[in-house]
Amino acid sequence: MTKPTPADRTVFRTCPLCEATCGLQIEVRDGVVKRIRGDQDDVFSSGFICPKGSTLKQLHEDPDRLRKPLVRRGVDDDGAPVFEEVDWDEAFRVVEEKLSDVRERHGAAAIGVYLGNPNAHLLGAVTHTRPFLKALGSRSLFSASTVDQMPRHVASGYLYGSGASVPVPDMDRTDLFVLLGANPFVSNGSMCTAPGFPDRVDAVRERGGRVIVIDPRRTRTAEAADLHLSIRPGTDAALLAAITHHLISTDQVSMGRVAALVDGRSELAEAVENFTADWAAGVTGIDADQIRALADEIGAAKSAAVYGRIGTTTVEFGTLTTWLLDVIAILTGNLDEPGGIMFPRSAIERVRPPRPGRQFRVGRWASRVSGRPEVQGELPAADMPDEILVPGDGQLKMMFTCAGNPVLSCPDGDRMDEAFASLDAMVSVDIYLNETTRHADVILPPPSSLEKSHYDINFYGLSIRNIANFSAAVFDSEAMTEEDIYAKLTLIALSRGVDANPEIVHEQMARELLAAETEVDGSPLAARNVDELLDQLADGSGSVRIVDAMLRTGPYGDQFGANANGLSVSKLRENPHGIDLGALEPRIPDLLNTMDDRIGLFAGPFLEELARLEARSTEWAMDGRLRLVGRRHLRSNNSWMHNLEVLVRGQARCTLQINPADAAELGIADGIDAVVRSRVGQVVAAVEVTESVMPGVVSLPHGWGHDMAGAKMDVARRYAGVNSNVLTDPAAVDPLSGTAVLNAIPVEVVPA
Ligand SMILES: Nc1nc2c(c(=O)[nH]1)N[C@H]1C(S)=C(S)[C@@H](COP(=O)(O)OP(=O)(O)OC[C@H]3O[C@@H](n4cnc5c(=O)[nH]c(N)nc54)[C@H](O)[C@@H]3O)O[C@H]1N2
Ligand SMILES: Nc1nc2c(c(=O)[nH]1)N[C@H]1C(S)=C(S)[C@@H](COP(=O)(O)OP(=O)(O)OC[C@H]3O[C@@H](n4cnc5c(=O)[nH]c(N)nc54)[C@H](O)[C@@H]3O)O[C@H]1N2
Ligand code: SF4
Ligand SMILES: [Mo]
Repeated sequence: MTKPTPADRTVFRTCPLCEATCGLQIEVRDGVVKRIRGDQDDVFSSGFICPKGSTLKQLHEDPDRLRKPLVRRGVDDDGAPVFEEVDWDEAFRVVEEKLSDVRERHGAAAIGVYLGNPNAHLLGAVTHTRPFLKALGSRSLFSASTVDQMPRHVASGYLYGSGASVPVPDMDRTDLFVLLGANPFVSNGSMCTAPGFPDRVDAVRERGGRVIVIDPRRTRTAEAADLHLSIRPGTDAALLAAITHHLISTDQVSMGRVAALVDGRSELAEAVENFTADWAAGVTGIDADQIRALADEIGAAKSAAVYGRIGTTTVEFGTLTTWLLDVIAILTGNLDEPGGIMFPRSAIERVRPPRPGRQFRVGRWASRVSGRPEVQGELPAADMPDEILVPGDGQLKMMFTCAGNPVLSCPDGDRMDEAFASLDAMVSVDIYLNETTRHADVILPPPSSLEKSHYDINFYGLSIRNIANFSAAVFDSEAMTEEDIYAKLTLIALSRGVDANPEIVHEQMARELLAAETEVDGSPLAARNVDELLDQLADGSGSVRIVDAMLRTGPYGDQFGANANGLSVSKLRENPHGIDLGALEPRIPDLLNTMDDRIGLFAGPFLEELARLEARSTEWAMDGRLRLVGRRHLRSNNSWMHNLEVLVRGQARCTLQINPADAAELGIADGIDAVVRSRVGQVVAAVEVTESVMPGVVSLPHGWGHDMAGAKMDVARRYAGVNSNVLTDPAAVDPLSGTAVLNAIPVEVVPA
């Protein structure tokens, strides 16, 4: 399958597994990967690598990884699905049959799509899922964003006019780094691309700065910090509102350069009047003096980067919390300033003359059953079971799942599973037959990461330095890559027939992109001939040519000759360790795309949300229930790398962590099994008694539960664990973004 040409070589490529974009040095001997280590010369990661990076080899070689499409042919005597390996043509024929059948009987509105996390990392998916979605014409798009970072986009949309304007902590230059609900020593960072994140945190302290971690668990990141504050899950908004209150009431507001652009300051002072440190202490469990001291430290620091992640977004007040993070940056002069939070300028960003601003809007349509609003073109992933199972006009009868495992990753796991099992038709683009794809009629498997070219279109837009790095595929493959699969699916959805050539889609996309550039007044490409530009694009697959077009017309691009030293794929091919385009630079006011080119603190429904916070917080402080939070492990990646023995062997990881005080009170000992119950489900997990979780909190990692009939992941099955999302309540979402509440779930725990 793989062509060993030449058989012995050393290649460099970016790891596509998480957001850190580490450079890898890959030794190929006799056509097989001998060894993978960190690329010491990578301009961004300088040799840093985590234990997952080297397992691209094991992933490539995993016998359970699908090499050929599968088509479902009924069930066996035990009710498990039976799949047959087929060639690509046959697989696409079945897709076409199913799609036209569902369209005929139920219309286009009966077809939905779920895009999972790896889509953000896979070049062919980033470029080519878009035309496919357009061709399907469905409003039922779901993705991992609503079990993850959607609050960040919504807060940015209201504040800066675009959900894509995401500020990142400028950690390499900051004097004070405060992390809430993030454990980058394990996750390696998220919505903030910074390879070697742990080293960068250590460096803050080495140069005399301070690091503070706010987390209900004493994480590895907390251990490496100057100060760890344990916080009751779900209450960060209360803490941040109190910090805002304190900064204002003690005259520590100093907005600096952006001051003249910010509206709503006096409303803010009024809106946070009741959120005193004493009030927040009762909600968060953090001492009032400690809260005031933290606020004073943020107010006094020469620069401060206050950064929140999963623990602050997948909670009931996720968007409010994210907004408060930016409000604090604005008040303290840390927005868009070195050492504060800043906006990257990615090399593929579209350079456009100023556009008329627009009001950020959600709710252009709504979920059929829950009525929850559309956000960024998506509906909440938590709504999928209802949308599939509840009869009525617009009920989903067919789903495409693309690099996603919602049965394990999304709320109400048992009902999610039931929903996917009930569909008339399902197609999955995935490399495994797993808990979700076992329900599919057709599984279309792209090749392994080593057989695909790579450029981090998304993550260089979230990066703490401006970087460009392109990786060619290490091996050739006969399998269809993501871009070819989605191009083919696009043509099928457009009723162009199964035999249509995916090149049609690739060329059309490149042409449209370049044509748009030639139409921009004052662009170096204005009035250039599109065919001539197309001819000059790099050789390579459809996605590589699109990346080339984007790079060349981007802010650092060669503009097809107009800027001789500028970027292109060929320039990046000559620089296999990447090109560093420098530290982040201030971008406001140019970046703003609001109606009035200003930052309105209350451009979104944040006044109402603050009032709701005040009302809800009293309930929390009173109810005294245990709260469930998640956790990640360095050797794991959501639900899907558990089939690699090198990563999963050793001590069982899917344990329920509980504080000794709670364990004693509940009569639960280390090592026994306990039942964990929420409003919607229950699981039985082995107990791990540990001081690392604060009293009142229990923790279970997500992405486990690999014992389902019909999945073909033999290693994962031996380390099955339990699906923590069986406990996740689909009724609980952050109302502003539709993001599921995955942390701070009220639960009961009893000995099994
Ligand atoms: N309780 C709880 N739940 C959570 C979270 C949590 O913290 N707590 N975290 C949430 C977060 S942040 C996220 S992002 C989601 C993730 O949610 P999902 O994206 O739904 O789940 P993953 O486990 O990332 O599944 C990835 C899928 O992609 C497939 N895959 C891997 N590589 C490739 C490839 O190269 N091509 C293709 N086509 N497929 C591939 C895998 O086989 C797998 O089926 O989970 C969320 N769920
Ligand atoms: N090794 C590994 N790396 C990964 C992943 C993985 O599964 N494994 N997944 C990748 C993905 S998709 C993502 S999105 C990122 C996520 O990256 P991170 O956000 O850094 O993820 P976590 O390690 O889950 O850290 C979240 C922390 O929030 C804490 N927490 C929970 N609830 C609350 C709360 O209410 N308040 C506060 N302050 N803290 C809370 C948890 O205890 C936990 O320590 O990681 C990415 N990197
Ligand atoms: S930290 Fe992320 S990008 Fe770096 S090697 Fe590990 S998985 Fe790959
Ligand atoms: Mo994520």
